[in-house]
Amino acid sequence: MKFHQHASAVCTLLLLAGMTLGCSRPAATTSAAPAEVKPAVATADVPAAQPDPQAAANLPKPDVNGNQVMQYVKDVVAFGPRPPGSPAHTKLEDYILAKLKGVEVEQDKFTAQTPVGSFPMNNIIAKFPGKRDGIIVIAGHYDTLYSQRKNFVGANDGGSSTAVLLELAEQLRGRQLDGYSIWLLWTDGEEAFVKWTDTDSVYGSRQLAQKWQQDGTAKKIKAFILVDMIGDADLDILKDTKSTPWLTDLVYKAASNLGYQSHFYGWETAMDDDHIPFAKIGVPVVDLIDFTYGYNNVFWHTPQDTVDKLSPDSLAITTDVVLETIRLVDTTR
Ligand code: 1BN
Ligand code: ZN
Repeated sequence: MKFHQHASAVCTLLLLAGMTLGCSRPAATTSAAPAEVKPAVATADVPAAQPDPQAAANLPKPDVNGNQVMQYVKDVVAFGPRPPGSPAHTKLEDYILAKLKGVEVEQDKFTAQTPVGSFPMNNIIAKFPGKRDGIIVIAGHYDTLYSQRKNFVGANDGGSSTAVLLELAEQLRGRQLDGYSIWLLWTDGEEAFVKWTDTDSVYGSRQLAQKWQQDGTAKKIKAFILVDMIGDADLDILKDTKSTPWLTDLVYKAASNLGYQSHFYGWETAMDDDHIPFAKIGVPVVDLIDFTYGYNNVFWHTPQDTVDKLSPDSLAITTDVVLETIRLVDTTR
């Protein structure tokens, strides 16, 4: 039995005993009192109004609807395999851009030289301005594996990250952020074309890290939070030893604040992914990735990476933990 399954069993027992320890997704709270109840003086059992730190920063509450995020995954997967240069990749770019109508968007188009030829690529960045000087980047890749370009739809690997970012865009749309600016980044060309090496992988991130180092953007980035393969119904986000320690700890604090810590850091390993080019230029980074996708990771990079392996709860948990991490960066850095 995995640790978090064991933890949920313990939680169930405690809940049966009448204790609420936040082991499952907490229900949304309501604060409205019945209209006819108007006590003249505060009584001991009426809790005093608490300041709402989420509202103070004008951030969305970490209480997203996982079914909505799952719908984005289904929409994305319906385009079919989405390797760079494919018609489905172009359709997905158009879909993302259509969802971002009314938001400030930058497209970073370039041509990548790969071991199997040159391919057009495009990093898409949605910008939500904040009052503080500094940027928090939330990133995830939207391309799928070139070597599996016939029958690999990447529901988890490519689909889940795209969907979480689309949900964050919807949550942030129209808000006047009091904290740092938030930039959502859909990276292209994360996957290797032949074999993962320093030069055959993370094409979009390498291109953008270089650009942001040259134009001075990199210095303004307070945190770079990467999500990858975070839809697995059995959510088990590993502790990546290549991520920045203080930001890794902050994610765990965010998960703990929401009662989701049993899904985090059950095991640790050193991950290569889109965060590495940014880490190399001194940006604080963290990679949220579940690399136990099926027993022994059997669904990873196979045609079995389909939506039936994902759950709305896992997508919601990751999105909520990202929102809470943003709040903690805003309030502590
Ligand atoms: C994640 C999803 N990755 C690729 N698809 C990154 C990765 C790189 C995973 C090397 C394992 C080894
Ligand atoms: Zn992959």
